[in-house]
Amino acid sequence: RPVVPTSPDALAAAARRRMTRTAWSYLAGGAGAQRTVAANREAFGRYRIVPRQMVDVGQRSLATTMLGRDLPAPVLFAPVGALEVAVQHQLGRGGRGAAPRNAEPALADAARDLGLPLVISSQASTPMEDTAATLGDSPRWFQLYWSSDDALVESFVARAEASGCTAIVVTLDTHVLGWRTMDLDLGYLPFARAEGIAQYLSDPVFQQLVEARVRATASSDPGTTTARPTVAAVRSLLSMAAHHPGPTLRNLTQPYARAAVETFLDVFSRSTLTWTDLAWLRERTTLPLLVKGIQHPDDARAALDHGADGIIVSNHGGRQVDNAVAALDTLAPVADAVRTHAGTDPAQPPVPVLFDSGIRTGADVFTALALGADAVLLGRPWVYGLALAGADGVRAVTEHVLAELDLTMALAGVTETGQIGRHNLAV
Ligand code: FMN
Repeated sequence: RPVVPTSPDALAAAARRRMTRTAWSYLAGGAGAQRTVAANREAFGRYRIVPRQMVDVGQRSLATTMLGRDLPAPVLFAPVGALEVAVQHQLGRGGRGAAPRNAEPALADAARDLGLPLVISSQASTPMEDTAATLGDSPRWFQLYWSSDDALVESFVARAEASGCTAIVVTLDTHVLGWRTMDLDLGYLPFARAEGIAQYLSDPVFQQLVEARVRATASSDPGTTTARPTVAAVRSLLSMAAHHPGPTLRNLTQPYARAAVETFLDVFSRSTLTWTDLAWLRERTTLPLLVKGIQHPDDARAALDHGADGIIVSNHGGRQVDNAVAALDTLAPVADAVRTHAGTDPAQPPVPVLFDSGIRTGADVFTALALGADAVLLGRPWVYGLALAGADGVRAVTEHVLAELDLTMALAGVTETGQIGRHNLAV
């Protein structure tokens, strides 16, 4: 049997067998009673593709153009934070995991080989500069969690530009973390681990914030050392703390490590943002700005009015609001709103609409394109592939999805992804 199954359920099951319970909970888990995780999948069953016959589909192409760049297929790698945590393998009888140190480089290897854009997470387990070096010329975007610290936002954006990112994706749906019951029940806080905040630990502005906190603690507790360890030392301190049972802040006794996690929790997000704030971010970069987490046509219109260059319809894989509407059910109304938006200049290239949350197969990609997406982000499936077989696993999962997309197009009488539309679905 192949190491990386083609069936999406078998793929998830195989990955689950390789992971610790905490890793699986973090990766597969969603908010609350997991209803939206399920709804995201069920929604695909309500839209049916109509096969067509006797169309010459001998020459087909998945190629597309996104923000002025040619891509081999309308598929990107969704940003996944704390990746080292997410792919933690089961080791030994005790079930205690050891995070492989090569998750992000393996992902970047696969993305480069496939030529598909990698959306680098704010919460990546590896500094973006290292990922950029692995990617070579391959496309990459940067996903921003909008920190409460302006200087940190500016620093992340500047690093992303210097790392060759060609778009900024600002995730709007996670200004507070959802009620993630599977993580909560394990007493598990992925962000209290070095792997969860490596992107921050490598940031000069973040380091200054941590040092200020260490100094403030030291002045109230003269016994505290102010010496700043290297980033590597902080990573290993946090890692050690995190490998204790119940890896939470409680375990972090070292001043710098504790200050790093506390600082992260302080500055991670801001819940006071409104649409007018988008102008501030817009002024910070000349790169295209996409907003991720849009689920309502009015939000899509507001985003465009306030400077967004693209929309990502997503409910974060059902990780934020339980009982939220399935992401796929919001796609067509949002795509229609974007295309008919009053401010859209017909002389300009069309505003891209991307979709994620529930894509598992090539037929799913076809359905999302039919409902108005220009491209999709692949999320959990590539992480399952990574857990099973590293870069080969990411490649295999992605190739399976692309192969099925190509065959679905052939059997639906379509030769280019741009031809796919609602006429390909049963009403
Ligand atoms: N979205 C972000 O914008 N930034 C992140 O750092 C991030 N981390 C994630 C970590 C995990 C383990 C998972 C499963 C998702 C994460 N997401 C993050 C959301 C994904 O980018 C994407 O929206 C979601 O996975 C789509 O759902 P699906 O994987 O079920 O298709």
